[in-house]
Amino acid sequence: MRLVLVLGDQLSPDLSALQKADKATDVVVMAEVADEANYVPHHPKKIAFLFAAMRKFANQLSDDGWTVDYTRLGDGSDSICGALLAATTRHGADHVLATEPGEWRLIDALRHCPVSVTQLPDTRFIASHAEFEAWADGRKTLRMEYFYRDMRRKTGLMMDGDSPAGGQWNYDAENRKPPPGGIDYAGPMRFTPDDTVEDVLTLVEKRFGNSFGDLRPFWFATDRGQARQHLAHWIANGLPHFGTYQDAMMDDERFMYHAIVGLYVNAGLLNPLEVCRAVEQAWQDGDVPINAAEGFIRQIIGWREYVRGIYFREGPDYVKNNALNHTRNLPGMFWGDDTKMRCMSRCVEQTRQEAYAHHIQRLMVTGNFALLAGIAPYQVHEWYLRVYADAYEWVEAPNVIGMSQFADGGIIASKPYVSSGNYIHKMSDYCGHCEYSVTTKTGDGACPFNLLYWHFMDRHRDTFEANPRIGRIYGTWDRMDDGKKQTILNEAQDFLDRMDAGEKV
Ligand code: FAD
Ligand code: DLZ
Ligand code: SF4
Repeated sequence: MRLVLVLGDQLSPDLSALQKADKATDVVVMAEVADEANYVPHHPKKIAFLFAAMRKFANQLSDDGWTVDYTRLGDGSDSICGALLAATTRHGADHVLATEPGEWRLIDALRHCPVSVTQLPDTRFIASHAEFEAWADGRKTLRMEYFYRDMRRKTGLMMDGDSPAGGQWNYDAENRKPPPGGIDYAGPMRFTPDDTVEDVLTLVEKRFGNSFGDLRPFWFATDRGQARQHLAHWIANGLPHFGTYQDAMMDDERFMYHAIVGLYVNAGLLNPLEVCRAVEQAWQDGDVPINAAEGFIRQIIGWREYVRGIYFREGPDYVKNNALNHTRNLPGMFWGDDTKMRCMSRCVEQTRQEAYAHHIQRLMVTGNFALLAGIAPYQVHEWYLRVYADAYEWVEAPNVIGMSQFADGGIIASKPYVSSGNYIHKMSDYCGHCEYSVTTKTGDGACPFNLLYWHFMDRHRDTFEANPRIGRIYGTWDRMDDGKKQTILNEAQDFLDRMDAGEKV
């Protein structure tokens, strides 16, 4: 007989390993293990979410007639392979069926596990590895937009025959509005912890209570039914404005109109296509504008599939890339140390409390700051992998190493995502609450993003001068008089020195 491994982010009834297995004779193995909880010290909310969702999924499988061997944290082995070995002995099994994990580390561990493991493709994704390779091979640049169009054709989502519905593939130009005065969406659906969740919260509090991140209040959905309720609630109330304000940030609105579905889709509680079809339906019913529906579907069948393709194409060493040779240590403000920068303190605070920040907060506030300050990309990568409830290496690493830190030298991003304070000022209302002044370029109260932007551009001139998307900025730099340039560089360096020394900056 065989064992069927189901990992914490594989909580889908249509998982390839379950599809291939025989309910009558095979045994499903699920295990809470210290190695997975500790390979980075995850946010306690993330661990609690996964353990609760794992326990509920195991119960569902049992109700569906599967035999499930579930071990709780501390009751069994510390590793996935160890759990498989122990279960092999318990059940007299000689083989394991698994669905390929989303991380090289675990793929490798399964390959080297002393029990024989077949790793099946993860068919919950739209593009297989072979399809992504076929698309990528021979291309000079791997830009997402063309891949996305192939995924639209493949899925038929928002298609009118061979043409995109509405006549355009991409409505992003309509999706960059600055924040409105207020928003009329109360945010994601919140679920009161039931007994299963409470048990897990007690365990996590005891075992992981000292890690960065607030465990309570805990409100995530932890099973498929709840996740579907949450999705329906968002489609009815958040999606209509999702596109328009997708890039906007507000000091007192953590979620804006975002879907908060990444954690549910990545763990397997929701299927990516099911989510897209529901969004397409809302558009077909005339309930949401085309820019909202297309904008969302592009994130899922475009970006999400694309970054996974890059992760597996680039291999296990991708995370070690450091094209810009950045070596600074991650400063304390990423762990909540006091900072005068309102944008940073608000994004880190909500990350600590919710294990969530939306895309532009990740890219243009914390990511932008880390890149401008020259922080070692591996440290940035570990931070993102730890702190977000939706973070698994296959999706986090390309976003951080590639898109945000330009550490892969431009495989994903055609330019570095850096900006002065001006972008944050335009797209948020943080600056109005800040001790720094976004309009001040040097001297007392100058916004650090203004100083660090030029420091970054100046120190990487050789790399970016010829870049067609950002190279022209050197014209502006060169037109400044030498004294002003020197002042900017000195003040930026002084800021970095004070930050490194642990001063509140
Ligand atoms: P929405 O804004 O409502 O978007 C809908 C969905 O689209 C998301 O749930 C997600 O599934 C998908 N999506 C959107 N953008 C991307 C993207 N760039 N890559 C992959 N999927 C995308 N996403 C993760 O799922 N896990 C991560 O660890 C992660 N790390 C990131 C790190 C950085 C530096 C950046 C810039 C982005 C990262 N993203 C990550 C992408 C994106 O920020 C999150 O998917 C999104 O914020 C999740 O919140 P949401 O569900 O409210 O998303
Ligand atoms: C993230 C995570 C955590 C915290 N704990 C477990 C666990 O105890 N058992 C398990 O099967 N999976 C866990 N996971 C998810 C894995 O880390 C994930 O499957 C890999 O990182 C591959 O994406
Ligand atoms: Fe951030 Fe600068 Fe605005 Fe302050 S002034 S919130 S540091 S961009």
